[in-house]
Amino acid sequence: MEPNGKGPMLTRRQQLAGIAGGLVMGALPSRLDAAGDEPLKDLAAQKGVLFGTAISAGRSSPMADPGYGALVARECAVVVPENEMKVYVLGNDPQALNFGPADRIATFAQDHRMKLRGHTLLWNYGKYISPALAQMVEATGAEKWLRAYIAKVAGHFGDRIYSWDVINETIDPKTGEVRGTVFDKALGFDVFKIAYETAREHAPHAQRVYNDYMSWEVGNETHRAGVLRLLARFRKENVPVDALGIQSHLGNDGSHSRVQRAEWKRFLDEVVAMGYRLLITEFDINDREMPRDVARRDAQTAAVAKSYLDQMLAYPQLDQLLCWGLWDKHSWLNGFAPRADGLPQRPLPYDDELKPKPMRAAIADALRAAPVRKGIA
Ligand code: 9MR
Repeated sequence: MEPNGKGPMLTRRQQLAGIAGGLVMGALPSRLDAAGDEPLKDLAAQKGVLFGTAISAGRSSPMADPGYGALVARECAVVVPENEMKVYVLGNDPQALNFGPADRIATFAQDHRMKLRGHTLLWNYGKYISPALAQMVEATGAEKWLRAYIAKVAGHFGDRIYSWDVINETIDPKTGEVRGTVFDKALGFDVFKIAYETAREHAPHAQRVYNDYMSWEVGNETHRAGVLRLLARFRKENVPVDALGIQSHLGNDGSHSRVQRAEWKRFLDEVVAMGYRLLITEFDINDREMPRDVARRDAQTAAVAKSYLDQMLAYPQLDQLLCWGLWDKHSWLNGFAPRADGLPQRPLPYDDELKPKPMRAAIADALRAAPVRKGIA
């Protein structure tokens, strides 16, 4: 129930959207009421910001869990597939791609009148390029393969996608240089021209983003410098890139110190001075270094979230905020960075029972405090 005891705060349209999406209405009340607040998408929209989340098409999908589905529909104006548009799901052969899982997400978005982001046309990171893909790229020729693949994928979704992570994580954080994959070894800097120009040709209405995980944390200096050099070169060589996607997988290393914040500001200032827009694409908070006690842990997570979002939302160029999942239950962090004490991570705004956590309140507060901007919405 709502704190005021009045029951679910669903508008008629939200109820209809739930029914249209095949949701079981009986499952909604306690879960939705728990938010007890204006939907994050509405708070965001009042400031010209699109709020959303990554979702998957698998066992943790909002299509498989009606409660989660209702929550995503209530809170979000945009969704992005966590993995379903990656080459390892779509497949290596541009002439025979498997769009099934991504299409299910696109349909969910459409049924709930949410926008759809695309992630990602080229994850230029050797770890995510399988030997079979590398072989096919070499056999076909890197340029030919890349043009064909991006044409097919961008063309398939067309104007259903308003914003694409065209290239993801091409800078090596240790060296600040382009990583050295089967693509850039063959094509050099042309890999960027080819990818962004082909995306423009086949999805002309979509925003084109460069997405990476450089962050405000100590140890990210080389990564940030490398990304700045790449963005400068995009401008110099007229590569059609509109925005920097800042993934924002944060932790709790004290980086919200004054010095660190000032360095982060310098980075963001340089990015926007080059004319890029900004977006937060994969927000979550790794609580590995935080206390075992849930209340203390959640309070720390919320404090990091508020401090970070306040700084980010101060930029009128930032017009999208996407979390990497809305609830803790299936967060990638439990596999990637498990806690030493074996307790599950709590990196997202809702817990495993779909109850809002202090992080959800922190996001709402940051949105309420943010200045109005003319957003992409
Ligand atoms: O959350 C994603 C996880 O389920 C996948 O196993 C993994 C590899 O595909 O990718 C994760 O998402 C990553 C995103 O695509 C790019 N930025 C970092 C994210 C977390 O690793």
